[in-house]
Amino acid sequence: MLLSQMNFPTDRPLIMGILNITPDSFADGGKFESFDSALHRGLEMISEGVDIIDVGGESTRPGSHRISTDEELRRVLPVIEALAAKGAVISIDTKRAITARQAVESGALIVNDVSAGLSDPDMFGVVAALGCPYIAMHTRGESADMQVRAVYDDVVAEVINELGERARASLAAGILPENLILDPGIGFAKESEHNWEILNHLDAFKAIGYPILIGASRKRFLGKLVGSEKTDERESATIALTTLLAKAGVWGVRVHSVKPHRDAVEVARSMK
Ligand code: PMM
Repeated sequence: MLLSQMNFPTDRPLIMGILNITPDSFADGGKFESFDSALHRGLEMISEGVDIIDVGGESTRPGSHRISTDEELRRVLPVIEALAAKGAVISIDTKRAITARQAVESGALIVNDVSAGLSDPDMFGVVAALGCPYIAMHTRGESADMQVRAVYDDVVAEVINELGERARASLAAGILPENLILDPGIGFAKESEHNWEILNHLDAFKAIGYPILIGASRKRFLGKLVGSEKTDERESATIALTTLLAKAGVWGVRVHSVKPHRDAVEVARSMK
Protein backbone atom coordinates (compact mmCIF):
# COMPACT_ATOMS: atom_id res chain seq x y z
CA MET A 1 0.00 0.00 0.00
CA LEU A 2 1.20 3.51 -0.79
CA LEU A 3 1.76 6.04 1.97
CA SER A 4 -0.93 8.27 0.44
CA GLN A 5 -3.48 5.45 0.76
CA MET A 6 -3.05 5.20 4.54
CA ASN A 7 -5.26 8.23 5.22
CA PHE A 8 -3.00 9.69 7.87
CA PRO A 9 -3.91 13.14 9.20
CA THR A 10 -1.81 15.85 7.60
CA ASP A 11 -2.35 18.69 10.09
CA ARG A 12 -0.20 17.27 12.89
CA PRO A 13 2.79 14.96 13.25
CA LEU A 14 1.98 11.27 13.36
CA ILE A 15 2.62 9.46 16.62
CA MET A 16 4.69 6.35 16.04
CA GLY A 17 4.58 4.27 19.23
CA ILE A 18 7.62 2.14 20.01
CA LEU A 19 7.11 -1.56 20.74
CA ASN A 20 10.45 -3.24 21.28
CA ILE A 21 10.16 -6.98 21.78
CA THR A 22 13.72 -7.19 23.05
CA PRO A 23 15.47 -7.93 26.34
CA ASP A 24 17.97 -5.09 25.86
CA SER A 25 16.58 -1.92 24.21
CA PHE A 26 17.78 1.11 26.11
CA ALA A 27 14.44 2.38 27.43
CA ASP A 28 11.87 -0.43 27.21
CA GLY A 29 14.12 -3.50 26.97
CA GLY A 30 12.60 -6.50 28.76
CA LYS A 31 9.21 -4.82 29.31
CA PHE A 32 7.39 -6.38 26.35
CA GLU A 33 9.42 -9.50 25.72
CA SER A 34 6.55 -11.97 25.93
CA PHE A 35 3.82 -12.16 23.28
CA ASP A 36 1.14 -11.33 25.87
CA SER A 37 2.88 -8.24 27.23
CA ALA A 38 3.69 -6.96 23.73
CA LEU A 39 0.11 -7.48 22.55
CA HIS A 40 -1.23 -5.78 25.67
CA ARG A 41 1.03 -2.76 25.14
CA GLY A 42 0.07 -2.58 21.45
CA LEU A 43 -3.65 -2.60 22.28
CA GLU A 44 -3.05 0.07 24.91
CA MET A 45 -1.31 2.24 22.31
CA ILE A 46 -4.24 1.80 19.90
CA SER A 47 -6.67 2.93 22.62
CA GLU A 48 -4.46 5.98 23.24
CA GLY A 49 -4.68 7.02 19.59
CA VAL A 50 -1.37 5.85 18.14
CA ASP A 51 -1.00 6.33 14.38
CA ILE A 52 1.72 3.73 13.74
CA ILE A 53 3.10 0.99 16.00
CA ASP A 54 6.81 0.43 15.35
CA VAL A 55 7.56 -3.21 16.16
CA GLY A 56 11.21 -4.15 16.59
CA GLY A 57 12.89 -7.40 17.62
CA GLU A 58 16.52 -6.35 17.64
CA SER A 59 18.04 -3.68 19.86
CA THR A 60 20.05 -0.96 18.16
CA ARG A 61 21.40 0.64 21.33
CA PRO A 62 25.00 1.81 21.09
CA GLY A 63 27.28 -1.19 21.60
CA SER A 64 24.56 -3.80 20.98
CA HIS A 65 25.27 -6.91 18.91
CA ARG A 66 23.19 -8.64 16.26
CA ILE A 67 20.73 -11.46 16.95
CA SER A 68 19.88 -14.22 14.44
CA THR A 69 17.21 -13.70 11.80
CA ASP A 70 15.23 -16.63 13.21
CA GLU A 71 15.20 -15.06 16.65
CA GLU A 72 14.14 -11.70 15.23
CA LEU A 73 11.28 -13.30 13.28
CA ARG A 74 10.19 -15.35 16.29
CA ARG A 75 9.90 -12.17 18.35
CA VAL A 76 8.08 -9.92 15.90
CA LEU A 77 5.84 -11.93 13.55
CA PRO A 78 3.16 -13.15 16.02
CA VAL A 79 2.81 -9.66 17.51
CA ILE A 80 2.55 -8.03 14.06
CA GLU A 81 -0.10 -10.53 13.00
CA ALA A 82 -2.17 -9.99 16.14
CA LEU A 83 -1.99 -6.17 16.09
CA ALA A 84 -2.60 -5.92 12.33
CA ALA A 85 -5.73 -8.03 12.88
CA LYS A 86 -6.89 -5.30 15.28
CA GLY A 87 -6.51 -2.74 12.49
CA ALA A 88 -3.25 -1.16 13.66
CA VAL A 89 -0.84 0.35 11.15
CA ILE A 90 2.43 -1.44 11.88
CA SER A 91 5.95 -0.55 10.87
CA ILE A 92 8.69 -3.15 11.17
CA ASP A 93 11.91 -1.81 12.66
CA THR A 94 14.53 -4.02 11.02
CA LYS A 95 17.81 -3.90 9.12
CA ARG A 96 17.11 -7.21 7.37
CA ALA A 97 15.32 -7.65 4.04
CA ILE A 98 14.01 -11.12 5.02
CA THR A 99 12.45 -9.75 8.18
CA ALA A 100 10.99 -6.78 6.28
CA ARG A 101 9.36 -9.09 3.74
CA GLN A 102 7.97 -11.56 6.27
CA ALA A 103 6.72 -8.74 8.48
CA VAL A 104 4.83 -7.14 5.58
CA GLU A 105 3.45 -10.55 4.62
CA SER A 106 2.23 -10.84 8.24
CA GLY A 107 0.45 -7.48 8.10
CA ALA A 108 3.02 -4.70 8.60
CA LEU A 109 2.53 -1.78 6.20
CA ILE A 110 5.77 0.21 6.58
CA VAL A 111 9.47 -0.76 6.73
CA ASN A 112 11.65 1.23 9.15
CA ASP A 113 15.34 0.60 8.47
CA VAL A 114 17.84 2.28 10.80
CA SER A 115 20.63 1.44 8.37
CA ALA A 116 18.95 2.94 5.25
CA GLY A 117 19.89 -0.14 3.27
CA LEU A 118 23.53 -0.27 4.38
CA SER A 119 23.16 -3.40 6.54
CA ASP A 120 21.49 -5.58 3.95
CA PRO A 121 22.13 -5.19 0.19
CA ASP A 122 18.75 -6.82 -0.52
CA MET A 123 16.73 -4.31 1.48
CA PHE A 124 15.96 -1.73 -1.23
CA GLY A 125 14.99 -4.38 -3.80
CA VAL A 126 12.71 -6.21 -1.37
CA VAL A 127 10.99 -2.99 -0.26
CA ALA A 128 10.61 -1.87 -3.89
CA ALA A 129 8.94 -5.20 -4.72
CA LEU A 130 6.67 -4.93 -1.66
CA GLY A 131 5.65 -1.43 -2.81
CA CYS A 132 5.31 -0.19 0.76
CA PRO A 133 6.51 3.02 2.48
CA TYR A 134 10.15 2.95 3.61
CA ILE A 135 11.80 4.95 6.38
CA ALA A 136 15.50 5.46 5.64
CA MET A 137 17.43 6.54 8.75
CA HIS A 138 20.93 7.98 8.84
CA THR A 139 23.64 6.19 10.76
CA ARG A 140 27.26 5.25 10.30
CA GLY A 141 28.57 1.71 10.79
CA GLU A 142 26.82 -0.83 13.00
CA SER A 143 25.37 -0.26 16.48
CA ALA A 144 28.40 -1.97 18.01
CA ASP A 145 30.78 0.71 16.72
CA MET A 146 28.68 3.68 15.57
CA GLN A 147 29.65 6.09 18.33
CA VAL A 148 33.33 6.12 17.30
CA ARG A 149 32.10 7.39 13.92
CA ALA A 150 30.39 10.42 15.46
CA VAL A 151 32.97 12.78 14.00
CA TYR A 152 31.76 15.64 11.82
CA ASP A 153 33.01 18.99 10.54
CA ASP A 154 29.50 20.07 9.61
CA VAL A 155 27.00 17.54 10.94
CA VAL A 156 23.96 19.01 9.14
CA ALA A 157 25.63 19.10 5.73
CA GLU A 158 27.23 15.66 6.15
CA VAL A 159 24.08 13.91 7.38
CA ILE A 160 22.01 15.52 4.60
CA ASN A 161 24.62 14.45 2.08
CA GLU A 162 24.85 10.86 3.33
CA LEU A 163 21.07 10.49 3.76
CA GLY A 164 20.52 12.03 0.32
CA GLU A 165 22.87 9.45 -1.16
CA ARG A 166 20.87 6.63 0.48
CA ALA A 167 17.62 8.19 -0.75
CA ARG A 168 18.93 8.31 -4.33
CA ALA A 169 20.11 4.68 -4.11
CA SER A 170 16.71 3.57 -2.77
CA LEU A 171 14.91 5.33 -5.63
CA ALA A 172 17.32 3.82 -8.16
CA ALA A 173 16.38 0.38 -6.78
CA GLY A 174 12.71 1.09 -7.43
CA ILE A 175 11.34 2.49 -4.16
CA LEU A 176 8.74 5.11 -5.11
CA PRO A 177 9.51 8.71 -4.11
CA GLU A 178 6.00 9.03 -2.62
CA ASN A 179 6.80 6.08 -0.33
CA LEU A 180 10.06 7.46 1.06
CA ILE A 181 10.43 8.99 4.54
CA LEU A 182 13.76 10.25 5.88
CA ASP A 183 15.06 10.26 9.45
CA PRO A 184 18.32 11.98 10.51
CA GLY A 185 18.90 9.26 13.16
CA ILE A 186 19.08 11.09 16.45
CA GLY A 187 21.69 9.37 18.68
CA PHE A 188 22.99 7.13 15.89
CA ALA A 189 26.67 7.90 15.34
CA LYS A 190 25.97 11.28 16.94
CA GLU A 191 26.93 12.98 20.17
CA SER A 192 24.61 15.36 22.04
CA GLU A 193 25.84 18.46 20.22
CA HIS A 194 25.26 16.76 16.85
CA ASN A 195 21.68 15.88 17.82
CA TRP A 196 20.93 19.49 18.81
CA GLU A 197 22.57 20.85 15.68
CA ILE A 198 20.29 18.61 13.58
CA LEU A 199 17.18 19.53 15.58
CA ASN A 200 18.06 23.20 15.14
CA HIS A 201 18.24 22.80 11.35
CA LEU A 202 15.14 20.77 10.56
CA ASP A 203 14.24 23.13 7.71
CA ALA A 204 17.35 21.95 5.87
CA PHE A 205 16.21 18.33 6.27
CA LYS A 206 12.66 19.17 5.17
CA ALA A 207 14.12 20.90 2.11
CA ILE A 208 15.39 17.51 0.82
CA GLY A 209 11.75 17.06 -0.13
CA TYR A 210 10.57 14.02 1.86
CA PRO A 211 8.56 13.64 5.08
CA ILE A 212 10.82 13.74 8.14
CA LEU A 213 10.55 11.36 11.11
CA ILE A 214 12.34 12.13 14.38
CA GLY A 215 13.16 9.49 17.01
CA ALA A 216 14.47 11.34 20.05
CA SER A 217 12.35 9.71 22.74
CA ARG A 218 14.17 9.36 26.10
CA LYS A 219 17.56 9.31 24.38
CA ARG A 220 20.79 10.06 26.21
CA PHE A 221 21.18 13.66 24.99
CA LEU A 222 17.86 14.55 26.67
CA GLY A 223 19.01 12.88 29.87
CA LYS A 224 22.23 14.85 29.71
CA LEU A 225 20.31 18.10 29.23
CA VAL A 226 17.95 17.65 32.20
CA GLY A 227 20.21 15.54 34.40
CA SER A 228 18.23 12.27 34.23
CA GLU A 229 20.09 9.02 34.21
CA LYS A 230 16.86 6.97 34.25
CA THR A 231 15.19 6.80 30.84
CA ASP A 232 11.62 7.25 32.11
CA GLU A 233 12.69 10.48 33.84
CA ARG A 234 13.43 11.87 30.37
CA GLU A 235 9.77 11.74 29.36
CA SER A 236 8.87 15.35 30.16
CA ALA A 237 11.82 16.59 28.08
CA THR A 238 10.66 14.30 25.27
CA ILE A 239 7.12 15.73 25.41
CA ALA A 240 8.47 19.28 25.30
CA LEU A 241 10.50 18.34 22.25
CA THR A 242 7.47 16.76 20.54
CA THR A 243 5.57 20.06 20.94
CA LEU A 244 8.41 21.93 19.25
CA LEU A 245 8.79 19.28 16.55
CA ALA A 246 5.09 19.68 15.77
CA LYS A 247 5.68 23.41 15.35
CA ALA A 248 8.65 22.64 13.12
CA GLY A 249 6.39 20.60 10.82
CA VAL A 250 7.87 17.12 11.03
CA TRP A 251 5.87 14.23 9.56
CA GLY A 252 6.15 12.00 12.63
CA VAL A 253 7.68 11.43 16.04
CA ARG A 254 8.80 7.99 17.24
CA VAL A 255 7.99 7.85 20.96
CA HIS A 256 7.71 5.44 23.89
CA SER A 257 4.46 6.83 25.35
CA VAL A 258 1.48 7.73 23.20
CA LYS A 259 -1.16 9.81 25.00
CA PRO A 260 1.18 12.56 26.27
CA HIS A 261 2.48 13.03 22.73
CA ARG A 262 -1.01 13.07 21.20
CA ASP A 263 -1.78 15.80 23.74
CA ALA A 264 1.41 17.70 22.93
CA VAL A 265 0.69 17.81 19.20
CA GLU A 266 -2.85 19.04 19.94
CA VAL A 267 -1.41 21.87 22.02
CA ALA A 268 0.98 22.74 19.20
CA ARG A 269 -1.89 22.72 16.71
CA SER A 270 -3.97 25.09 18.85
CA MET A 271 -1.13 27.60 19.45
CA LYS A 272 -1.36 29.57 16.23
N1 PMM B 1 15.77 4.85 17.21
C1 PMM B 1 15.85 3.60 17.70
C2 PMM B 1 15.34 2.50 16.99
N2 PMM B 1 14.75 2.68 15.79
N3 PMM B 1 14.04 4.10 14.05
C3 PMM B 1 13.97 5.32 13.52
N4 PMM B 1 13.39 5.50 12.31
N5 PMM B 1 14.46 6.43 14.17
C4 PMM B 1 15.06 6.33 15.39
O1 PMM B 1 15.51 7.36 15.91
C5 PMM B 1 15.18 5.03 15.98
C6 PMM B 1 14.65 3.93 15.27
C7 PMM B 1 16.49 3.39 19.03
O2 PMM B 1 15.57 3.56 20.05
P1 PMM B 1 14.79 2.35 20.81
O3 PMM B 1 15.85 1.47 21.39
O4 PMM B 1 13.96 3.05 21.83
O5 PMM B 1 13.94 1.61 19.84
